[in-house]
Amino acid sequence: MAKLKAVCVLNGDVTGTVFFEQRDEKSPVVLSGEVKGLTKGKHGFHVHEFGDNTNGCTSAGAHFNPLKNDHGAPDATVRHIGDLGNIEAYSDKGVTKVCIQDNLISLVGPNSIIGRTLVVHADPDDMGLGGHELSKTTGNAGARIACGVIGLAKV
Ligand SMILES: [Cu+2]
Ligand SMILES: [Zn+2]
Repeated sequence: MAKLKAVCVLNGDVTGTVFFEQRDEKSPVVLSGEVKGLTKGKHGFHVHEFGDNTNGCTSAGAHFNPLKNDHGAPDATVRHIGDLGNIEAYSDKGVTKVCIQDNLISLVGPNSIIGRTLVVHADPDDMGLGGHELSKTTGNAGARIACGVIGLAKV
């Protein structure tokens, strides 16, 4: 399989562009890009199930979770495929760099994120450990402040 590349343009109160690159189907996916306008602090960052933004970020559904696991940290053994943890803004309303490598999401096959939605949240993802009733499903990351559909890009 040749190298694959995908892109997501985030729209909402917060904007941004995130690229996804994968050398081949067995390789990790490398995310790179920028998100603009976040408040200072950590913000939950997930792939949600549907590429449907007809009702804003809400219609993207829940976290992409084909194995019906509990929510968790990106490096946890039990997590949703879509659980990418947090991105962190070091100042208010600035530019936040996205630099993530993930071994579970893919751009091809059963774990493919193509046609699904990338969501940025208002609050930190507690990685399933916060003890809140939502910790095991969403990481209690709060409102969806930006989202965009992930689509194939030219390599
Ligand atoms: Cu989310
Ligand atoms: Zn999750």
